[in-house]
Amino acid sequence: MKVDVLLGLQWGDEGKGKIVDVFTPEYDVIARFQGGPNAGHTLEFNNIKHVLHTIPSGIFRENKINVIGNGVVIDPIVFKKEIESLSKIGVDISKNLYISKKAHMILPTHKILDAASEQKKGDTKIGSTLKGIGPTYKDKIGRDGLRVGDLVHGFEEKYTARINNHKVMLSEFFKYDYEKMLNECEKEWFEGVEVLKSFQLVDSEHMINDALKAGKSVLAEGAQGTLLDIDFGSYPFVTSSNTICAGACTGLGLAPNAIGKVFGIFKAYCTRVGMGPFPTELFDETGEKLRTAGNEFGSTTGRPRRCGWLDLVALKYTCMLNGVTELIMMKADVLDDFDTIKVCVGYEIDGEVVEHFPFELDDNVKPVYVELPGWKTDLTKIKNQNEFPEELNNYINFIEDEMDIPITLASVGPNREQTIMLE
Ligand code: 2SA
Ligand code: MG
Repeated sequence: MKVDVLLGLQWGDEGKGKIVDVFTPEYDVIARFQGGPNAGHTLEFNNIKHVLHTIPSGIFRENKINVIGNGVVIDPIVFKKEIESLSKIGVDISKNLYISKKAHMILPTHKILDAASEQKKGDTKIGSTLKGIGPTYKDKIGRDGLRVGDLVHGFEEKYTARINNHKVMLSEFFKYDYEKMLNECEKEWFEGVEVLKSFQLVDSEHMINDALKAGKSVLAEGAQGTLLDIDFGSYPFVTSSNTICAGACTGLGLAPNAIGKVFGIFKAYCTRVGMGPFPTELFDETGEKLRTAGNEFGSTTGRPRRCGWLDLVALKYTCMLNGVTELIMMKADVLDDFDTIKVCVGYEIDGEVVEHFPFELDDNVKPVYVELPGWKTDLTKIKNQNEFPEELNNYINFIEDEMDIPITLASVGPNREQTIMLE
């Protein structure tokens, strides 16, 4: 058996959580491979909205194994809150959630360092989610991290050493007043650790590879999006992990030839939160219309998302990096009320039109658009592709032709049922 990977092709918030939830009946194991509580995977069913941050989106289906892989960073405080809100709605997580011993933990001071670093950067800040992601991955790569498995291996000593280092950085380098913040969250952090310890801490690379050998199917669930990848995103305005398909190999302990299908999720338009370049961003009422119609506000931080037209230059780049085999188009219904819809098919840079994704996405990059007719139809009630308006089929065909990859699913609303299979 192979591992299928599902990931975002834009700047995150493509709707991965919903599609993982739709796909889970077909898989035995669902695994997260990177990111941490900066993710906000929203699932909606029975008219209730659920947001997951660290826990895989397979958790709502019975008898599925959910794995938090070694590539994920875990904040025990957020983890505990997630567990509590799942218990409240009667989701039994005790038996089907496994956590890699090699996953790194976000310490209370990592979060403070995130805030201190953003403050120090001032105008050049990243616009991070302030969840401690950057500092935690920095310590991981710098070989100073603390892993979940360390909780039962000389934990106190390691914890104190790390925290003391961070305190020195905060007071001497950042000149940041951390005492109050630290006092406020340290107790909660240790309570979270107790919850974390009550779960099954495993060598998840063995678990997943054994599952494959035993004929089980595995879905790897990406977080954020390819344009936020640490290597290929718009650096430095990126997150601190590899969000691309290769991240599933390092974040779960998979060999590259263990990867099967790659589902690439994109929104029918684009959004971005945080700072950094966004060639097709709209600053006018059209952008506002997309934000309102799409309810484009961060599910973790509530920040308004920047909105713009679909960018096929970027999408081709991200499909290439991931080896996407099937495209999934989300939030088509958000475009229901537009007379015409623009799609970026090239970038004009210094008078020349290019179709490759450039090293620097600065103000010199001007999107070149094709304008397609809108469908002016309420898609949210549609149950089948044969009810699609012609203009929507045109929009889908146009993207497929440009990308040379089939779009196999289109989402026309937040609910599980509003997911249409395409022929
Ligand atoms: P970080 O916190 O260090 O990973 O931030 C670095 C950049 O990555 C962006 N980023 C995200 N962009 C979109 N969605 C994300 N998740 C949440 C959501 C965001 C939210 O699902 O809505 O609630 O605001 C996410 N996580 C990180 C971030 O904006 C920085 O540009
Ligand atoms: Mg999200």
